Amino acid sequence: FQVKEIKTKPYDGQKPGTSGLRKRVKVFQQEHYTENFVQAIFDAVDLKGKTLVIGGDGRYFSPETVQTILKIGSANGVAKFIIGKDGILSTPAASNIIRKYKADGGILLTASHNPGGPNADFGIKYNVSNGGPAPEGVTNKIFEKTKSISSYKVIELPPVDLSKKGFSTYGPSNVEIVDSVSDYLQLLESIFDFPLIKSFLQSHADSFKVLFDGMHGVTGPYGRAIFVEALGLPESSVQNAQPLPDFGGGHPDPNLTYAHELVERVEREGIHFGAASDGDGDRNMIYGKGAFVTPSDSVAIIADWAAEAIPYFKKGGIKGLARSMPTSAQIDKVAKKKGLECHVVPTGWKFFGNLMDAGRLSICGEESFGTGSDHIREKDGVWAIVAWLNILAYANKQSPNQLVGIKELLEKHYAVYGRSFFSRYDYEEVSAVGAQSLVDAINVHISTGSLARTSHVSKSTGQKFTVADVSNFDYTDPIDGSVSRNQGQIITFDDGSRVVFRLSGTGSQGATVRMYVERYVPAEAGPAELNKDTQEGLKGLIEVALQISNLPEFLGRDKPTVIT
Ligand code: VG1
Ligand code: CO
Repeated sequence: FQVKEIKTKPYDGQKPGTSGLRKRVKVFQQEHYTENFVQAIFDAVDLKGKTLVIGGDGRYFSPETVQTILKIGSANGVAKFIIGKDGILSTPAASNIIRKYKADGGILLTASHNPGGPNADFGIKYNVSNGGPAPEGVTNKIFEKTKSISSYKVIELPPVDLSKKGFSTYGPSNVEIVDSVSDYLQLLESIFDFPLIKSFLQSHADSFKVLFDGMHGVTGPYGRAIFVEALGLPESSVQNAQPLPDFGGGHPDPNLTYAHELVERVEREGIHFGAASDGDGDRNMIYGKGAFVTPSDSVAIIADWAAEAIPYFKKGGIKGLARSMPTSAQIDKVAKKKGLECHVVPTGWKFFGNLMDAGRLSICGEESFGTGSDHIREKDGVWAIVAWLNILAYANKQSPNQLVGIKELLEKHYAVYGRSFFSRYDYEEVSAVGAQSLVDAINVHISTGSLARTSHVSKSTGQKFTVADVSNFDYTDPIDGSVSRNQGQIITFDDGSRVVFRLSGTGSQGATVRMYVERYVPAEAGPAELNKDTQEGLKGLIEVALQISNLPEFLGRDKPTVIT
């Protein structure tokens, strides 16, 4: 087979962000742009004679890119490609396949929850042999290679038909097209108590309704296989279940703003358990009638019940817990009570992998609707949804005379652990200069100590907050000692409340500033305080955060784009 060498020039800005390289489709469509990045992966990671998994959320420009990877990968000596049928694999399913078939790595074609289509976003992410996103050492190396690339290698052959399962070849390489759902379903069945969930749902067919929303992302077929086929729910319990290259024109991000179709149907039809996941299937939202579960609470509640209710953890035990730094400390309370170690890592799932591989972490989460465990090395939306169903089925078995729904479970949790009120304000596509000035101003406070011990009063609630500390979050990986600096700026107050500022690393245009606010209310405060609406519970703190940081002036925005 003839390997052709094609001349090219480096492009600026091919630096992978929080989760791979994400840009507008139009950017990837520039001559040699995608090819350069793919070749840079092969230059940075030696995959000669190795097995590579390819799959993604099926967004626009994916089929072409799968063929590009075949051409370049084959020319670079890949021995075998395992590809999801039609080029589709949810991010968690891809992680599972890398692990299960002992592949050496994977290329995931996704921009996650970012919109898709010819005028929207595309993304390429490299995962390593543990099934997780490449650590910074690897992504930095890929970036270095993109800066000096002068040619890439291809083997030009007719495209592989991705729609047929089974074995074939591409030049010197073997190709296997796999069903994108079946391995994943098997995995979940080995983790959760499906018979218990099924019998609970069947015996409560009228009193406990379920709705899963695939948001036209990749999880529709997974949702149908699990909720309709395996758990016996009616077809109407799954919506937007057909993956579309442009997600039906929507924004496939499961939060109260973008998953409004789910929210509306849940409220209108009085559905007890609603859930959605994002474009590539690694995020989730749990939302029942009148009860929204913040992702920070979700992971804490799963961690609290897992060893009792979920067979996988009943058997293997819980080795440790973790969260990303901006995520609320609700899970820390659970860890403390149960005597488990609890790690705090920078934003991005890649930071959990080493702890899992070292056997020190079982359950973890991020405030950005990411929840997961060491069953794979990515966050897993459908896993989290089934975990909740498993826990609810179990809780109802313990309480046969009174239905336990999402709301009851939350209230019970707060009554034991207290509650960390948490919210995130996103200011999307602001000027990069404004965002940098905001960061710089807080850095001045950090270096001069100018905010320390200052008090700030909220005009509307009269609450007073005194600054205890202002710092930058740096992280040293406890397993390999690698250091990641400047992962967010934290302002802590005397009462334990805090505000965090961070620049997003997943945007494809302009800068996005995230402000995270958190205030802890102990269990003793009683139900009236504990069960308040989130925005009400945080009102005073949010006002103070905006005042101290001068965020509205720096960004020229008086309102965030999205509140979660
Ligand atoms: C965001 C979230 C982060 C998440 C990342 C990837 O990153 O804040 O928690 O891990 O997206 O999620 P950033 O840098 O924009 O804040 V996904 O579902 O887009 O792979
Ligand atoms: Co995602």
